[in-house]
Amino acid sequence: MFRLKQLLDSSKPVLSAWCGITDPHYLERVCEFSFDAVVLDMQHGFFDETSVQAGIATLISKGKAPIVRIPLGRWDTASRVLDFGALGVIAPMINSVEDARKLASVTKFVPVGERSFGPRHAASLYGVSSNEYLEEFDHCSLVLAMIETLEAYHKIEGILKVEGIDGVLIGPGDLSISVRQDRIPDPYGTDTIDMVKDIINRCKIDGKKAAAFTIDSNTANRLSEMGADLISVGIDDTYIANGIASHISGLKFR
Ligand code: 3PY
Ligand code: MG
Repeated sequence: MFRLKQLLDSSKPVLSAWCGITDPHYLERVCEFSFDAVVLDMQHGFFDETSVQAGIATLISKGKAPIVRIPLGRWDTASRVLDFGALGVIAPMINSVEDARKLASVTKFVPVGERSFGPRHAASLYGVSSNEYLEEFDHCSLVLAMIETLEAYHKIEGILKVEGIDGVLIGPGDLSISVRQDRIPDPYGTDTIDMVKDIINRCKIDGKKAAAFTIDSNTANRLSEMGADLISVGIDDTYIANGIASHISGLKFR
């Protein structure tokens, strides 16, 4: 029924796409590739409540696990996207144990959290009863706290111990900005790569999932070697740009 946790328990990393463009046809085309999951980005992408609801339904109909990155600090949205059928929630800039506790409280049902009762739409998307959804869902969902500041890195031990936080997602751009105090990011650069390895190792020690974002396959392979459990590769810009480049690079008349 809810495949995401099963996928995460397999020996290979879960592969995810990362989309901010809301067009349904575009999403359907992304689903034709061998991604296990697709992240719909409400923080920096164009998804709003209406389009994210439609996007989640599209992903479920195509057999892809829907994961949503919510906007900064939007705890209400965290619960709503789960009600819309998301299997995973990514919350940006979780910088403290308090932030992590709040995230867990709005995404997990009692006794771990306080997610409000409203399962009917999600249950029907997965073809299960409301009671089955309520009984099973928290064992299958993935609540990821983004570690993307130096502050968060220093608090990671406490963040990982919060019940209901299933793991972390490393934001390599913001992490490098925070560490280097330079607004031009250096994802997975020399100043942060050891921190990335340390974050992944700490997740292993605590039995939590380590997820990471990248735009290129070389870095995705490195993340796999480091032990990341979920790897998101590419964004709309690279999907489109690489597609167009493949069409025009071989032209002889330009
Ligand atoms: C980051 O690199 O900061 C991210 O949030 C990835 O989307
Ligand atoms: Mg970020």
